[in-house]
Amino acid sequence: MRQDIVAVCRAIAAFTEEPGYTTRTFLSPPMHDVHALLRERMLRAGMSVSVDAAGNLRGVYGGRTARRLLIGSHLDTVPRAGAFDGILGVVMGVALVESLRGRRLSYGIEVIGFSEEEGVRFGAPFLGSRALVGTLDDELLAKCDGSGCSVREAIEQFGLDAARLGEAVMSSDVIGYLEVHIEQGPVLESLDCPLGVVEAIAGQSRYLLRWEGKANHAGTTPMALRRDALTAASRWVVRVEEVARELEGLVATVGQLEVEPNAGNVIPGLVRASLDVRHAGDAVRETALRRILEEARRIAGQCGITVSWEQRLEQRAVPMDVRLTELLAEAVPGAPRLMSGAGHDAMIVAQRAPVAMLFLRSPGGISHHPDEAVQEEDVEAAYQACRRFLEVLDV
Ligand code: HGY
Ligand code: MN
Ligand code: MN
Repeated sequence: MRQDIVAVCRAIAAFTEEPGYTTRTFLSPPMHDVHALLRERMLRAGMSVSVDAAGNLRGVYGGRTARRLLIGSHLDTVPRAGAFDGILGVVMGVALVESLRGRRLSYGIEVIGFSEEEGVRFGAPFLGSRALVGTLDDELLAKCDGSGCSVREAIEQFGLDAARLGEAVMSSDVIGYLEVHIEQGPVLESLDCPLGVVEAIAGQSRYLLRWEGKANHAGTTPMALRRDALTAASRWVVRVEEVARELEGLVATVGQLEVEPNAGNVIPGLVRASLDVRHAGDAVRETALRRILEEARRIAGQCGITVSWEQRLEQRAVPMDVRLTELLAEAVPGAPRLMSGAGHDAMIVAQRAPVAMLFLRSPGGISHHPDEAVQEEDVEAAYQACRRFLEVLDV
């Protein structure tokens, strides 16, 4: 597998909801194709394979004891994604098991392809890894996508039984979780390093804001009599950027903007806007979030608009497990340590097991974009580092 890790990732990228792009959200039909391709390779590597009630693909390779190392990442993507975000970590896991060629370590390995990490379809991220740690609760199962389909219904439509979610919870003898992931940023490239060891993952706050004005005729309504939801929301979007620029290390993004009724000759009456705020320090992120929401309230008042919001995610920053990370660092001599601005399933798995992450250089620092890439030699370096890591753990 190792010589074609990149090729397998690119083959999986072709399984999409959107021809010509890589778009694969929670348990959409192309996920069956992803499972079929990986199942065949997992079986060939000597693994038992199943899909749990949350749609996580689970490949288990036995060891000499019941102890188990988890290696995984996510198989879903953002819209018009690249080929490596998430998928690389799963394909790498299968390649590492294949490299054992039937040799049994003192521990088993479970490779997990999480069904959903990005939060695109239902606005709630980490559905797959939440099932692994037992927190995919009824409230989350009741969340609906744009078509009114709930998480629970999506599970049933995929051919799974939500009543069996309890069986998806990870076993108690897990010794740790390793996630191999592209950095998705410019740091390793700027240091000219192929690999990096993650120290912590930034916390993130995700909200959906609702700006409500009054739709009206674009030709007959004088400017002074308008309650234009889009101009109010737009003033706020600029302030989001200004507040973020004032705080070192803070990032804030309005990535989604839905306008209703979205017609050129109608004053926008309603705008839904997403908000994504992240920082390594929880106190800084929370302060920035408060300021940004206060700005929304102030601008809405000035414009005669009402604004409300719902929290989509409040995720504290998560440090990697010190001991497991030191063992990983031993396997990657000289690799820099870095913070992850992107969220990862490791944030969730950390609730129940020690976690460590290995980053690969992102050429151009590009991700969540079709130009996302990896360098073959960096994938080989990561593969060799992970093989050394498996040996270090084999005591
Ligand atoms: O958005 C993120 O942080 C990650 O790519 N899910
Ligand atoms: Mn992502
Ligand atoms: Mn990812």
